[in-house]
Amino acid sequence: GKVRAPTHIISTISDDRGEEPCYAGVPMSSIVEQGLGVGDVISLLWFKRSLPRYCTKFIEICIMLCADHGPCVSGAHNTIVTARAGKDLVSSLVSGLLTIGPRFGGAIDDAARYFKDAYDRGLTPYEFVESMKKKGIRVPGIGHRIKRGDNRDKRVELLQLFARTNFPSVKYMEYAVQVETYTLSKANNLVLNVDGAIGSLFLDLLAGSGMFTKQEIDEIVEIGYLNGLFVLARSIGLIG
Ligand code: Q5B
Repeated sequence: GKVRAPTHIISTISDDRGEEPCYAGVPMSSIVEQGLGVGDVISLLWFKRSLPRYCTKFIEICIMLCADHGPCVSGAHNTIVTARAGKDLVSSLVSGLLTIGPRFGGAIDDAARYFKDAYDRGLTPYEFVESMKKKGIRVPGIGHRIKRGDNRDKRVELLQLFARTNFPSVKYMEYAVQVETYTLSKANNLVLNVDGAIGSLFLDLLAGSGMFTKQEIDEIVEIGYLNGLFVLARSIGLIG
């Protein structure tokens, strides 16, 4: 039969040389037969391992909760304008995706980086927030355009509830909540937002699941995979 042309690129996450594609060594048929979901596929393709069910369920909840947030946010606005200008699906999608960044949806990696660094160095929330202020950096994962101390983000509450019920430890998330308590004492819009909740809880997932070495956790936080969760999730809404 026909063989594929030789490639100069080797993938360490998937392999289609056999009868069926394998994701991190797991054949597609086994993924389907075991009734695994998109969270399990992400764990195989992004993290190259099978994670416990509570972790893959958490990933799925993040994706469901971030799939859309109405037409007023930057991404949806751009996508709608592009589609109304008669452009095709891919152009409309990417015009929205390109707005994801440090102020909109793309603060998950930085939230994880800064919360991890501050917690691991034993900084109090006051020391952390004030040191960020001195450097002129907004605390990633804190602040929202419409959510307030007296109008909390339901998505954040749902993620926190799931993690408090299912995760072995939520020390990074509890630290982020202490940071929020301090920032809310400064201004009512400085709530822990969905990016900050996902960033801090992903730190808890990485540290508490026992599936990652310390070096792997540092590498994941350093490289920055986690904004991918928002990009993937919001693509669902933008395509819709
Ligand atoms: N101030 C989110 O700003 C927003 C501060 C702060 C210290 C902070 C802002 C911010 C960090 C990045 C972040 C993810 C731009 C947000 C998301 C997904 C979404 C979106 C949706 C969805 C909101 C007023 C005063 C100023 C600022 C100070 C603000 N944030 N200080 N640390 N973090 N956060 N992004 O309301 O003295 O007047 O100069 O950059 O986490 O994107 O739903 O919309 O699902 O689609 O426009 O949820 O917080 O406030 O910029 O007018 O600031 O507060 O320095 O102080 P706002 P601004 P001053 S979740």
